[in-house]
Amino acid sequence: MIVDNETPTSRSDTVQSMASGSGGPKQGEIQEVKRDGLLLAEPEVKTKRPPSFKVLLLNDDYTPMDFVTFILKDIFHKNHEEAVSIMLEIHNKGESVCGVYTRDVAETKAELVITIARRNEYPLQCRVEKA
Ligand code: TYC
Repeated sequence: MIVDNETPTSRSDTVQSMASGSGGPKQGEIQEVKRDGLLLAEPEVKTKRPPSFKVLLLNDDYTPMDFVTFILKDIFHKNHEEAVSIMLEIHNKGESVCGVYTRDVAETKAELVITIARRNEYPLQCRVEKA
């Protein structure tokens, strides 16, 4: 006997939304899926991680090393060793990533850095870019 495994009935899938009306299931609704004669329930909408954004600090000739180290500890929650290491990387290479966050958190941290730096009359620069 020849078995055709590629016919739709042998694989799956009768898909029907439990939602009434047209347009298919909405977010959060359960979709009915029939496979091999059994009713399965699978979530229709897959969750997606929000996009990530890097916050970078840039080197300059005037901002004190201790101030940048303080910023890395206070705003980016680095311990002392991490903060010094990132500060030196910025100093030596020109810039470094200080953290990766959702868009709003990244922008808020960048604004905080600039506000605190300007209050203390340092020219420290900060950049947010898509990770
Ligand atoms: N280059 C600065 C100095 O020698 C130190 C510094 C490090 C400045 C990191 C900014 O993001 C920076 N005082």
